[in-house]
Amino acid sequence: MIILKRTHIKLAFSLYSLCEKMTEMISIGKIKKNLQTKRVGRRIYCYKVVSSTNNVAKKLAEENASEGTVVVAEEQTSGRGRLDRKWFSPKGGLWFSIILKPEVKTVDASKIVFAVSLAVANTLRKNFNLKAEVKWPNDVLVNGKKICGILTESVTSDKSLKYVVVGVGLNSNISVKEIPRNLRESTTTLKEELEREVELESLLCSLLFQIEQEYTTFLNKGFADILKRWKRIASFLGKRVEVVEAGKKYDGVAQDVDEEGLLVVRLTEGTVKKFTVGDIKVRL
Ligand code: BT5
Repeated sequence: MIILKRTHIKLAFSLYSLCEKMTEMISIGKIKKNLQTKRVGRRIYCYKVVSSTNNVAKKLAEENASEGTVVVAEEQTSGRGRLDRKWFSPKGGLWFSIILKPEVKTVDASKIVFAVSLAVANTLRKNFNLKAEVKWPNDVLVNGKKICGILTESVTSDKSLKYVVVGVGLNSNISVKEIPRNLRESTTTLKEELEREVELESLLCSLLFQIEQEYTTFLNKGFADILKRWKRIASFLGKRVEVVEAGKKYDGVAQDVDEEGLLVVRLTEGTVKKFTVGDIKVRL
């Protein structure tokens, strides 16, 4: 006969609450088995459907969740990009957010997106031999098409940084046919590129491992090391681009991304302009 003590029941309950609603496609057991990180993903919440993993992560951070807590969902009903743009997030994708609490100045928190996009691109290169590239400020591309977008949101209190939520959306086991028509030309997925499906759990573990490595480099060595390696896989540099900033279009050549993470463009009329936000399109 098994006698369950109060402590056993408490433990079982807390383990269950870690996965909250049980997921169908993503197995928490497989994640726990494969995870090689020290902190990132050691506490992980898996959901079938949420509005946005960034929203759930922010709520957890407000409840004092520890650094490295991860929220992953099989589907998002209100996935977001920058400026509240819609992020299409059907089943089959990898949609997750990480709570980070870096001891850096608030202005430097925006540089974390470079560490994360570098980590995602390198994971796709290493795991699948894809020629993944980064595009300023927050995209990962394969064959010139967007496969992943990253949304970092910083929360401050009394001007000092409280936490950062980094949301990663990677189009994985989705076919382009499932993506809205207007996005199909500029979008790709792992399923399209590899002509097969991938195991989401081991992919998530590889991504979390690589993200933890680059985040640690960012904290210990600073932004310069990240930026140097990021630029090596940024094929838009040196190309003719169109930049859209606050609804206004600019034409020029993408010259550099500077030590603050700003995009430097030599405009067609000859002047040089630095952009803090915006979207770039490479002109053929
Ligand atoms: C991004 O914004 O690229 C950041 C996307 C971050 C998504 C993750 S998923 C987990 C976490 N939870 C969230 O709610 N968000 C994060 P931005 O650079 O603003 O690009 C948004 C634009 O990308 C849209 O306006 C569309 O044009 C396009 N888009 C939307 N869904 C897409 C998809 N699945 N694949 C490729 N492009 C997409």
